[in-house]
Amino acid sequence: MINGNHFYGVDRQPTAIVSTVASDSHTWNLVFLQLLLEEHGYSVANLGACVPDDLLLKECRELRPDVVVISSVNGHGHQDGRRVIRQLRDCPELAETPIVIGGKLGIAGGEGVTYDDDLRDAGFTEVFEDGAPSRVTFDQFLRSLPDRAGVAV
Ligand code: B12
Repeated sequence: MINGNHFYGVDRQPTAIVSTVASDSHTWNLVFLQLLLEEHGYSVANLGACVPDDLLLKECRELRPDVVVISSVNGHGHQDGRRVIRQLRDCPELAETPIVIGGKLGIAGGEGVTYDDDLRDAGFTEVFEDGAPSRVTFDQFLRSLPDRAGVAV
């Protein structure tokens, strides 16, 4: 019987893809997110720096992760993110996957110009922009995912 993470009585470890976008060469943000997700019980595939759109797409289609966490800090994340989320959402198998983006998405530090509404309209489930208010914390978001509500960290 399939019951959330329990498949014939065996716990299934949830999976996450951590990635940045094609223009972004920063990596410690990705390491930080990988460790955080591992603390939340995820098995993480960290795709590293400067991930081309088609590679991210391929990995998401093959791995079918429970969540995709995209991070960008170089200031171009709002542009790269808008482009890549359209491609991800265009895949029927990724249409409902929780996909979030966060970090330093522009160059305004989250003040004045923010990208939350814009990027959610484009297809992201949630947006976590440094310095800007978000609807939920990242921790609350993770706990809201199917079968994750009761997971202690
Ligand atoms: C180290 C560094 C580099 C190194 C990166 C080496 C490496 N292997 O990662 C190098 C020298 C390569 C580099 C290059 C550049 N960098 Co740089 N870099 C930094 C620096 C000093 C530290 C970044 C870091 O490692 N932080 C540690 C990690 C753990 O934290 P973090 O990145 O801040 O991420 C946190 C949050 O953003 C958040 N977060 C991030 N993503 C997500 C996602 C989600 C879902 C959530 C919930 C949270 C979240 O959580 C993280 C932990 O708190 C920052 C300045 C700074 N002090 O932050 C500039 C900085 C990020 N760089 C900057 C810039 C402009 C560049 C360059 C364009 C410079 C240039 N002209 O060449 C290039 C970009 C190259 C490219 N193609 O991307 C700017 C970005 C400006 C902006 N966005 O407003 C910064 C902010 C410096 C500045 N103040 O101007 N950089």
